[in-house]
Amino acid sequence: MRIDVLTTFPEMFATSPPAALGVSIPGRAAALGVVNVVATDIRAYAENKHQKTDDRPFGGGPGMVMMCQPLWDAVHAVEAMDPAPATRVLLSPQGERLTQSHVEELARQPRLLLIAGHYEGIDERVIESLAPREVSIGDYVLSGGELAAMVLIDAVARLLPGVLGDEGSSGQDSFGEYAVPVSKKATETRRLLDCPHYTKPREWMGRGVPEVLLSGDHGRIEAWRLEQRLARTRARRPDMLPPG
Ligand code: 9D3
Repeated sequence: MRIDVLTTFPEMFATSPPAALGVSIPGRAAALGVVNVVATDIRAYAENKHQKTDDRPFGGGPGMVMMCQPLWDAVHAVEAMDPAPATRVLLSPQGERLTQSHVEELARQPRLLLIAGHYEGIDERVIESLAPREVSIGDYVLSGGELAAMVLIDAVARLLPGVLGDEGSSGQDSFGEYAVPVSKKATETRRLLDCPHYTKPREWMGRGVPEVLLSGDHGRIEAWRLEQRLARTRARRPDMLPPG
């Protein structure tokens, strides 16, 4: 999967160690060639002589606004670099909250084009004309969309075929997943929080390990783990469970 990123900080998207996208699972995805992250500087498409990408907001106020022309031209230039159609995603505090269902859908696309920025906002006319999907990673204020884009790339990369070993640790086929209807047509896959984990030594600072995990009884162990997942989800994330 080719993932283009339009940004004024392309150096943030390096895919060799020690960069965030160059190590661990996204690093392996890049090294395998399963994902190809191509970061492009929006500034390179600014037609004004100072390569300016932003200007002061009409109506006044703080901060700068990304101009239409550099972003519009950058999107079309980058899209023309590869014949695969790109799903456009704008990282924005106004976007729909990113969920694992969105990540799974994005991982099925042939190509992604992510737009990230460090500015107060983007001229609304270019957003309307590009009609990207708008995605937020949560209700807190970041300095820009780049780290949000990296979160999205990490979450997508680990789902691409061949990236994880067949340890099944992507949770795709683990127990404790169920579909809830969210509309007449769509269902959403709900997950449970994880159970506690333990490894050697069997006793550490006076603390033991739950006896069931040492029993060798795989039926009892799986039942205990499911019970722990349900109890933790009920206590910590009741919003993830059906009401009642
Ligand atoms: C304090 C400035 N805000 C005024 C209401 C607007 C604002 C503009 C740009 C706030 C943050 C940003 C930069 N953030 C993103 O581009 C961003 C983001 C985020 O801040 N939180 C969660 N997800 C995302 S996706 C992109």
